[in-house]
Amino acid sequence: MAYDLYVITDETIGRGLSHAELARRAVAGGADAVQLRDKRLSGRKLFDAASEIREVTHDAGALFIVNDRLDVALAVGADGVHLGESDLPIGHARRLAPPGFVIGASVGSVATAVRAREEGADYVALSPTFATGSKDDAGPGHGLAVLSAIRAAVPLPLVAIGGITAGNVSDVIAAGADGVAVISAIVGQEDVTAAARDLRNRIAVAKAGR
Ligand code: TZP
Ligand code: MG
Repeated sequence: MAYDLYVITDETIGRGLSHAELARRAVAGGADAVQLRDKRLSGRKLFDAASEIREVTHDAGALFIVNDRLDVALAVGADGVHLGESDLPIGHARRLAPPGFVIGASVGSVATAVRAREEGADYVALSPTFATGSKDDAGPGHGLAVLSAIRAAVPLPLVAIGGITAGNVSDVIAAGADGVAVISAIVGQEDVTAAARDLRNRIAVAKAGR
C-alpha cells in the first residue's frame, strides 16, 4: 500500500472543482491515494461523491479512503476509512470492516500512535504536522521531532498531514514520513495535476536520498 502522495479532496479549497474532478486531476499527476473529506455533505451526497471517486481511483490503481464515515466507505467499496479521535473507535471499526480494509488513524503523539496500532490501525497520520489554515480545529503543528519519534516507535506506515508544501516536503520525508497527505498544496493550485506531479517527484527524490 503506497501512501507517498496522499491527496485529500476539498471543494471549499478546490477552485470550483468537484471532489471527483479533483481526484481525477490528482491521480493524473501520480497521487497514490485519494481521501474524500467533506464535513458538509449528507450521507447520500457523500455516497454519490464517493461512488464517483471510486471509479476514478479504480481506473488509476490508486487507493481510495473515505474520511470519518465507515458506512459510506463500505457502501461504495472504498479501500479504507480515515478516523480521528471524534470518530468511531478504531477497534470497533476493525470489527465491522472486511479483511484487507484499510483503517487510518490521526494521531498527535507517540502514545496515541502506539495505541492506534494496538487497536488495529493500518497507518497513522501525524495531525497536524505543521500549522494549517485548511482545518479549523487543527491546532498547532506537532513538528518534525514528534514525526521522527513516531517513526522510531511505531512500525506502521507514517503519513504527515497539515501544512505540507513543495518547500518542506523533503524535510518531512527525511524526518521519516512514508508519505504526505495534502490539501492546499495540490487541491488549491491552479494546475492540480502539475502540482501533484511536482510533489510526487520531490517525494521520490527525498526518499532516494535517505
Ligand atoms: N487534518 C489535519 S491537518 C488537515 C487535515 C484534514 C488539513 C491539511 O490541509 P493542508 O492544506 O495540506 O495543510
Ligand atoms: Mg474525522
